[in-house]
Amino acid sequence: ATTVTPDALFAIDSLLTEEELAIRETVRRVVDDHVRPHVAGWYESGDLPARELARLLGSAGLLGMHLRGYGCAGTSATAYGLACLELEAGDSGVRSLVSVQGSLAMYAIHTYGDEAQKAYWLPRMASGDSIGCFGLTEPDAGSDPAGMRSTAKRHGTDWILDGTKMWITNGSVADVAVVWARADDGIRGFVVPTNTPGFTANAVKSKLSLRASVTSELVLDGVRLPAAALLPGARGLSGPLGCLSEARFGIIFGAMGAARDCLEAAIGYALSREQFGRPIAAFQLTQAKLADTALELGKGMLLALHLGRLKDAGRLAPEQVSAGKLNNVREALGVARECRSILGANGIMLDYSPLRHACNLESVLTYEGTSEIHTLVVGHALTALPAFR
Ligand code: TGC
Ligand code: FAD
Repeated sequence: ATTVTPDALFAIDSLLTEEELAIRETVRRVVDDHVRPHVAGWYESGDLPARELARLLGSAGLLGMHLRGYGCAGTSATAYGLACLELEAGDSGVRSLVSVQGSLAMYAIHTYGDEAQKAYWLPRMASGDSIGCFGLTEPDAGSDPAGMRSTAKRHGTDWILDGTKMWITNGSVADVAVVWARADDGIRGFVVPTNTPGFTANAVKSKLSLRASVTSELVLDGVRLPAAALLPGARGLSGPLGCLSEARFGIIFGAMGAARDCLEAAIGYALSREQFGRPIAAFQLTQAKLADTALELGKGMLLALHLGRLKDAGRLAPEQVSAGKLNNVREALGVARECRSILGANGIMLDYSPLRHACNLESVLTYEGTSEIHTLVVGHALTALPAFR
């Protein structure tokens, strides 16, 4: 008997162009060859070979791939989303590396930077020779970045940055940090080479989630920067929030990659594992779990593709990004947990991906705006009544 893949159930491929299918296949191969064989080991040791991976992903054209010029591939947003999906089918940590590099650090420089900043940093970052990070969150300012305490003070023509950033992906492996700080005229962004005196990055250890990802604290202690370090095009919170819209978009697709990998693992396991003299896939309760998770995956894929088409048409609104991130991460986490249950005791082992994905998705639910914040963004859009504060 033949089985229908979860993607085929919704005829997802029929919605993709030849170019999108080709990009998806390329990324799938990169993940199969270079991520899947190693990811359980990286996860267990809590060590990601970030520099080696960045160069590999750069040579595959995946860093800042949806940006134009400066060595970037200039693909559609939908193609970028599909790449995020395949990367996150490997591990959310690998997709995080790419999101932070391309959608946060490179996007900030591409959109708000001057010509010299773009010409210097973007080609290096697109190739993976330089790694970027994005410092917005602080120990006391997470969901409410407007409450940040980091300061940027003028000293002649220079700037002096002081403060602490927390939970920063890629932080301690980064060559350049895009740092947001409060200046006299509001929140401004700075391009900070990480070898600047006064800048230190300390790796966060003992994580139970996103273990195959570098997470760090950034300390800025009197970091002196020339005037040329300021991102001239970003003023106020809309600067960093504009970058977040980009990264959240990638997560809408990425989460579905994690969900797909869980479902594929669960179907494979359920067909081969026998109890009571039959494959557990033959029991109605198992089939209900598989059917329900396949429906959430299919609906999430359709939503992601719809939002991708809107973004490529220049018509995607922030509240639509919030709706997509809220739904797809929440549902992916549900899919991962349900699939884990199908694997019984084996499901708690690193040999199988669903619990690793579920643990990762706990971070994905929190970063780039928690599910509560995205609920409030959608609530605000529906009622015109902001309920954040
Ligand atoms: P609010 O007054 O609503 O807005 C301030 C200004 O920003 C504009 N804006 C946006 N612009 C672009 N995209 C968006 N999504 C935007 N949302 C708002 C807004 O129009 C306004 O512009 P202007 O010109 O009028 O000044 O700001 P608020 O202080 O009330 O906050 C709203 C809220 C709560 C939604 C916002 O603060 C928020 O999104 N909080 C969540 C914080 C967050 O997501 N942090 C993520 C940090 S980075 C990260 O997690 C990376 S993990 C990556 C990985 O490893 O993959
Ligand atoms: P808090 O804001 O303290 O929230 C705690 C709880 O309170 C949450 O459930 C939240 O939803 C809820 N809450 C807060 N306000 C409200 C409200 N108004 N109404 C209802 N509920 C509310 N940040 C960066 O800048 N760069 C990075 O690269 C980065 N990478 C990260 C990587 C990882 C692995 C993680 C876990 C986080 C990362 N972050 C990064 C930080 C992330 O964006 C924040 O953790 C997130 O924005 C939430 O902030 P917080 O952890 O301070 O939680």
